[in-house]
Amino acid sequence: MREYKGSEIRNIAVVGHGASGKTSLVDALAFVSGSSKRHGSVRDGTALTDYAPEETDRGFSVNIGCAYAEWQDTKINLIDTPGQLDFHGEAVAGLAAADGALCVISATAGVETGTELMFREAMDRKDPVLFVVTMMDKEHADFDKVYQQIKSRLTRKVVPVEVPVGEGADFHGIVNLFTKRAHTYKRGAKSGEYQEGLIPAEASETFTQYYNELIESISATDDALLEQYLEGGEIAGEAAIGAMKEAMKRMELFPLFCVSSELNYGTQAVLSTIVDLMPNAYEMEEIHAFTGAEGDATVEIHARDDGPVVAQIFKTAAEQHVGDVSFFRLFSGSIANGDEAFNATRQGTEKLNHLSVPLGRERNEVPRLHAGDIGCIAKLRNTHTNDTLSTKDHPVRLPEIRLPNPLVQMAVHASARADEEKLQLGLHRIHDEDPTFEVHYNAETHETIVSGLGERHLEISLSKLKRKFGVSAELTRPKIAYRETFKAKAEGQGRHKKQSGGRGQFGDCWVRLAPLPRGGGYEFVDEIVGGSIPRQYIPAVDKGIQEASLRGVLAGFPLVDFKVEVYDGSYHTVDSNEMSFKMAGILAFKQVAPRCKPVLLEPLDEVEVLTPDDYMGDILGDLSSRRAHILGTEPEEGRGTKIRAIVPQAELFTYASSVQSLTQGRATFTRSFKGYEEAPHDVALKVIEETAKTRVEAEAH
Ligand SMILES: Nc1nc2c(ncn2[C@@H]2O[C@H](COP(=O)(O)OP(=O)(O)O)[C@@H](O)[C@H]2O)c(=O)[nH]1
Ligand SMILES: [Mg+2]
Repeated sequence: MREYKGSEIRNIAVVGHGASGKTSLVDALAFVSGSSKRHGSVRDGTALTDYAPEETDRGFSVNIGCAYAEWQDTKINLIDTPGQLDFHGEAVAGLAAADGALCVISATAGVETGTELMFREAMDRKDPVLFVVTMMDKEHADFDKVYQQIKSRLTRKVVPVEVPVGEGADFHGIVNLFTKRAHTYKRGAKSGEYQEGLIPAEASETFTQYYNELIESISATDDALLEQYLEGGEIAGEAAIGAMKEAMKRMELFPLFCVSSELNYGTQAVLSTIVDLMPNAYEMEEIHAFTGAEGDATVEIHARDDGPVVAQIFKTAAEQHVGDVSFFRLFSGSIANGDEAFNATRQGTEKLNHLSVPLGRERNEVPRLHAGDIGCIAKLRNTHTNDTLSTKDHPVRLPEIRLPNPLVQMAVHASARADEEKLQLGLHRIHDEDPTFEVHYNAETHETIVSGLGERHLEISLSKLKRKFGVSAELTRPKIAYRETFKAKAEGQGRHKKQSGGRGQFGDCWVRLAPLPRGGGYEFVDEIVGGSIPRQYIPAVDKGIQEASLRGVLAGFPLVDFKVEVYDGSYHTVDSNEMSFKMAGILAFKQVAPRCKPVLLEPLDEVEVLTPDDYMGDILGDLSSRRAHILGTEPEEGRGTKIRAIVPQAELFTYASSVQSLTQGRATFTRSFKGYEEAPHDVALKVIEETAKTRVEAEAH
C-alpha cells in the first residue's frame, strides 16, 4: 500500500441498530474497492470485520472491526461497530476515532432504537452523518417508508440523493437525483459494475416525487445550495459539492443513499460520496490535550504531519499467540515503524514495532503513517484503551473517550477452584481490552463482582475469558453487602477470665455503645480514669470490639456507624495481657450489642432514567415496584424526561433488561452507589431468615 497523507484519508464509523447490515456493508465496500479480495458474508462467518469466534458463532458483531477501502486515490478507513446496547461502548469508541458516520438502516426494519441512539451520539459529537438504507434487495424492502421514518424520528434535514429502481426482488438500479443519471446493475453479477444511462421510464414517477422532496429539503437548509441547484439543475460541480459538504459539517444536511450489500449494488456510489462529502483527516477540528507536570495545562492538537506525535488507543484486543493488539488514531504527527513513543498516562516508553493498518483480522505492515490515519500495533508493554501515546519531548494526554457506565453486576466464580488466580488475571486482561467491563472484589461479601452493559455483555466476556485464557467461570446473582447498625445506646461489661494450670488470663472492661449518624463510621473513646485498665491494654479492647463488630449481631453483616466508650474495668498484675483485653472487648460487644436495637442497613443506588415521555408511566410504575424513592422528574430537551430515584441494590438485579423491554430499548439509565439506609422491617426479616438458613446449611456440611 502506498503512503496516504491526511488530506487523502477519511475516517468513517459505520453505526446503527443491530442486524441493520453494517458489517455486510463494510465488507462490500472493502471488496468493491479491491482492497479486500473476497466478498464475505455474515451468514457463513466470513465477513471481513466479524472474525472473533464470539461473533462468527453468534452472527453479530461484538467488537469494533477496522477495515479500509482504497478508492479514488483516497484511503477510507471503515470502523464497523456493534449495534446492540450490550456493546454500546465499542460503538462510542468507534465514533470517537472517526470524523463522520454512516448511519445504516435496514430497508425492511426501518428506523430502530439503536438507529436513534447512535444518530444522537453522532449529533452530540457534531459529526457529519450519511444515511444508507441497506438490504434493498430483501422482500418487503420499502425505501420511502424508511425515508419518512428518518424525517419523523431522526431529522427533517435528511436529503434523498438516490432513489431505487425497483425494490425487493426487483431492485436492479439506482437513480442519482443530483446527476439525474441512473445506474443499472446486471442481475447475478455481484461485482458492483453498472451501466450508466438515462432515468428509466419505470422510475420516472418516483424520480419526480423525490426530486420535489429534494428541493424542499435543500431549500429548508441551505440557500446557496438551493440557488446553485436551481440554476444548474444538478449538484455535481465542485462548488455545489463543497457547499453540501459544509452544510453537512454544520449538521444542516444529511444525505440519504441506498444499497444492497449482498448484491453489491450502490456500493461504488457510497465510496465516491464518502470521498466527496466527508471531511478529510486534516480537516479535524483542533482538540485540547492535557500537558505539564501535573497534567493541568492544555495544548491544542492539530492534524499535521509536522506536529508532535499524539495518538489515542480506542480499542485493545487480546489475541492468542500475539498478545494485545492496540488500535489507535494518530491525531497529530507522523510515525515510522520502529519509532519510540511515550505513554504519558502511565509514564512509560513503548516501541512501535510492526506498525500496521488493519483489514479485518489481517494486519498489513506499513513503513509510516501520517497524521489523521488509523493503525494498529501489537505487544505494547503497558498501554491500554484510552491511553495517549506521544513523545518524551512533548508528553500529552488526550481527554478520555467517555464510555457508558456499567449497569449490570454479577458475581463470578471459577468453575475449578484451582483456577481462581488465573480467573483474576484473565478478568483484568478482559477489562484492559474493554473498559466497560469492570472487575472488583467485594471484601464484605467475599465475591468477585464483574459489571458490564448487559447480561449478554457479561456472558460474552466470559466466553472470551475461556477462549483466550483457558478459564471456565460461572456467573451468579451477587450477594448484597448489607450492614448493620444500632438504634439505641446500651452499656455493659465484658469479662474474660481463664485459669488453666500455670499463668491465667484476665481482662475486664465496661463499655457504652451508641449509634452515630449514617456514614459516621466507627469511633472509639477512651474514658478510663485512674488506671482501672492500664494504658497499654486499651487498644486491645478497641481491636476486640472492632473484630466482633465485623460479624454483626442480626445476620452476620458488619456493624457500622457506632461509637464505643470504654469507661471502666479491672486488671490483674500477673494474668492480664493484650490477648485477655481483646477477648474482654469481644465479650463486651457480644453482651451489649443485642441491647442496642440493632437494625439491618441496605445499600442504595441513585438511578437516573432518561425515557421518552410515552414510557414515563411504565418506568415510574416499575420503579415503585422496586421500592424506589422518586427524587424528581425533569424534562430533557427533545429526549423525554429524566427521572431520578433512590433504589435499593437488592431490587436492581434485573433492572437493565426491564428498562430495555419496557421501552423497546429507548430509555437509558445510569446508576451509582448512594449510601446505606435502614431496610424496611419485612425486608430485614427475610434477609435475617435467609442468612440463618445458609449458615445452618454451611455448618451441616
Ligand atoms: N438480502 C440481504 N441481506 C443482507 C444485506 N445486508 C445484510 N444482510 C443480512 O442481514 C443480516 C445482518 O447483517 P449484518 O451485516 O450482520 O448487520 P449488522 O448487525 O448491522 O452488522 C445478515 O444475515 C446479513 O447476511 C443485504 O444487502 N441484502
Ligand atoms: Mg455487525
